[in-house]
Amino acid sequence: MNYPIEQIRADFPILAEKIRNKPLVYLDNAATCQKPQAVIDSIVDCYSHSYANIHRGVHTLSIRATDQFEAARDKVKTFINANSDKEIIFVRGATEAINLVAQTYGKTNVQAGDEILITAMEHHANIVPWQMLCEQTGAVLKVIPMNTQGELIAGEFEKLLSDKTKLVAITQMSNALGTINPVKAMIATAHAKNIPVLVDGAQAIPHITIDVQDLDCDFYVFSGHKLYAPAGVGVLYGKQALLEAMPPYQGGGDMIRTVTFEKSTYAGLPHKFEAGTPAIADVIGLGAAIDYLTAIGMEAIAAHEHELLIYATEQALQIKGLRIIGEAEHKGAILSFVLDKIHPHDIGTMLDSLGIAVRAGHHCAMPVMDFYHVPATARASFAMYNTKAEVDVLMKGIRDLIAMFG
Ligand code: C6P
Repeated sequence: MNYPIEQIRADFPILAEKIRNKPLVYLDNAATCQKPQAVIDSIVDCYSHSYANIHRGVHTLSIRATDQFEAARDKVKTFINANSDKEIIFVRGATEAINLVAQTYGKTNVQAGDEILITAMEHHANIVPWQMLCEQTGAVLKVIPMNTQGELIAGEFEKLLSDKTKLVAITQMSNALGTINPVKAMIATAHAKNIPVLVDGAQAIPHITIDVQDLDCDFYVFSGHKLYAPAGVGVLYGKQALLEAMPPYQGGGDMIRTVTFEKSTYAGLPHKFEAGTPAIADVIGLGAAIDYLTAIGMEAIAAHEHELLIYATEQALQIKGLRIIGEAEHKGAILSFVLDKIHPHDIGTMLDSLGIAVRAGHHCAMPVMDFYHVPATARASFAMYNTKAEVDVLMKGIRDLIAMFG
């Protein structure tokens, strides 16, 4: 079956926007992606017909909201093939999920002299929480190096694993480079030494079919807003036995079993980690996004995006003065680049004047910028609704820019 690109584009109302009198070419999907009407409708529907606080009321609206919220949890479970709903913890996003693991699993399992292993291409969200844990415990952060193509250097990971390693935390797909890391093999290697692995799936989740049981990861984190769902909701997946053994992250309503002034006892999974009123409508919106993606099919989406990346890369390679940052063999739909003599921020601003949205900056991956000795890059990131015609508009914009400044 042909990929239904016209239908998909029609499903995203914002794509009809004009920016500076030009049709919007939205290529900032790695930062956050746009929402289909089905997701927008689910939120309107929730607030119009089903909104109340969850897990608390006996009244009809509360029961309705609770049912829809828990149905979304079940959809996430199926989407990533978790074993149980108890393994799906709703959080604000990937950042909060990593902080949760650092401050609960980390605090109880990491001591002075222990090591936490990350990669050289991590987003700040998968660096800073571990640095904070290291400051608190006296543990040491170790980094798996990469080569100039933006691939982890073969053999270095194994060398860095030791008796001191208490956790490996790795991105499945780099937001700054697009590199897709061989996480399944890395997890198997770490497990052979009984070391648990957290996978940062923030970038991978909209592009790759995720099966947490097949990966055998111990934790998997992602944000809804990069998966066509609302911002403010994300997921921490954890293996049930690990989550059971972890202390709660935050205290408050909904995460307790009993409370007295002397002592509180905690609710079971997943509620133990969900203190306070969550983003109810947004979680329901995440469920709607998953329904939407599932109907189109992740494999079809991945194939379409791969084609766009190949097309964009071929064109970019022909532009004199353009240097691609991140040339891994296995890449997701991200094209990071710099231009001779033109600062990435100017690239971003000039492209915006043509209606093209790209991100320019360090992409919250400053160590990656340091590695390539660049202050920033311009980054075009593709989603299920982008087209080759949009790639053409981008490439023409870049060529015109070079002609103007060159
Ligand atoms: N990257 C980007 O433009 P949050 O902010 O919690 O939704 O996601 C954090 C995060 C974690 N890991 C990776 C690999 C990421 O790419 C991100 C977010 C965005 O690249 C915003 S900085």
